Amino acid sequence: MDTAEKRIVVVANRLPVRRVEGSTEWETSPGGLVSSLTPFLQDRDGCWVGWAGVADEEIENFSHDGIEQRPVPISAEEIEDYYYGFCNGTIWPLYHDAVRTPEFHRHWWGPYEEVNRRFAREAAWSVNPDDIAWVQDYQLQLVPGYLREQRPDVTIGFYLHIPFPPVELFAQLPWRTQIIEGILGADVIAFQTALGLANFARAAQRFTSARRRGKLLEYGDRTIKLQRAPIAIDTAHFAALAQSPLAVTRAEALRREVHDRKVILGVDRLDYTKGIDIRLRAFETLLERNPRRENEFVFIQVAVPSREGVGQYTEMRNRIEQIVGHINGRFGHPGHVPVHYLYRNLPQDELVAYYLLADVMAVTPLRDGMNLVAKEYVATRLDNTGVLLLSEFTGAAESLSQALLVNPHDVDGLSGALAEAVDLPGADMKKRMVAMRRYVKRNDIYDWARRCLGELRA
Ligand code: GDG
Repeated sequence: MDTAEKRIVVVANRLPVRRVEGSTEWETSPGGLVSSLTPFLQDRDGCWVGWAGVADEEIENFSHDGIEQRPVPISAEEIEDYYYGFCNGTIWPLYHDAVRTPEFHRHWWGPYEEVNRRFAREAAWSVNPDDIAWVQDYQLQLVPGYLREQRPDVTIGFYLHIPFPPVELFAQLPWRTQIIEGILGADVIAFQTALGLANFARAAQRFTSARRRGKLLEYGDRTIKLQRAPIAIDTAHFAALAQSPLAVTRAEALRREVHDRKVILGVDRLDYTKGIDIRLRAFETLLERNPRRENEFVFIQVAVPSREGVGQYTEMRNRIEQIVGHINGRFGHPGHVPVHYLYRNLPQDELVAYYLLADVMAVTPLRDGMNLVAKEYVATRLDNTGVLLLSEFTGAAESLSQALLVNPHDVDGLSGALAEAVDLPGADMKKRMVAMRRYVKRNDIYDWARRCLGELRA
């Protein structure tokens, strides 16, 4: 078979579709990953293996938008133990530098193995000899290994969307060897950053017999490729939205509503890794240090509801809302509220209107695999204005080095960087934005998908 003709089977925790509310119909989930892979799957008759988002339901295979969907059932109990438990209570905090204490529970590990086995079984049925199975992310780290046991005839890829932690932290995981062995089932293992790749290679050498040779790992009688492939966005799509009458008019209206004050914007899933609380403290310090300029600045935080009902997320939300109230109580007065806090998911053109409104985009996660918001902001700034304040601990910082880079743990440093950002001279702002815009144009999501799949076909 010509390698260019290989079918691609994506294996991900979620299918690229979701139920239309109140109906039995399906709609495509928004997001760059889905739109970038769709052409590859449609053209080559590939399919997608994943959970449909509804617990305790057996759903027959179906086709949507030219792609075959192969649902993997997950029970409500497994959602608790596998998804909220092991994925988001153990792996998520551990892989984000343990910014919250990871919990290790044996009763979560079993369901994680079990669900991974089920995904691997479905994937094994879905692939033809010589196909490519491309496994996504931290929920499915055991799938490459299980799949290889059943289907050594297919090429297996694994892509990790979140960071891989330093070996000193990873070593805490009671199931560290099983996880590494699972990932090593792949032929190509890809990471967002050079750091993630290096951390994984160290862990693989520490906990298995794998040996690194440049970008390769020798493991038993196999050679595994390691790839750095920073994920990107659909740059042209965001540039087009930035010119759409809807977004432009909305941005103008918002600008009037904030009375032409300088806008600092944060857009994040409400997650403790995103550093929203420290960012707000830094804004408070900016106001404190500039008593005569208090009225010049507005901070808008869009916080998208996420993993609601999980203790640490509820705690974080309460803490953020308390800080917002504290700052507004301290510095607000009739006609001026310093912090606008939007706890909701905005339609995408409205989100872009906020990007257009923002003089400063504050992206300050404590740790983040990539951070697409940073890239989206840059992609929408067609007139080369605007300042990106970016945490050094995001994957994006490896590529967007012309941003104002900050240590997100340092409230004083962050506040100083905010002060610098709001007054950054136009020429400096433009030089930085031009360079970053060039980067996001040259490296978009289609380019990313081609690079990843190219390595799998090679
Ligand atoms: C994980 C990794 C990695 C946000 N608010 C709204 C909205 N969004 C969209 C953004 C962006 C996406 O959500 C968020 O992506 P991020 O990359 O910033 O963060 P995570 O959700 O944590 O993603 C991350 C990513 O996977 C991909 O590999 O970069 O490191 O943690 O696209 O636009 N979209 C709409 N309304 C909102 O209010 N429509």
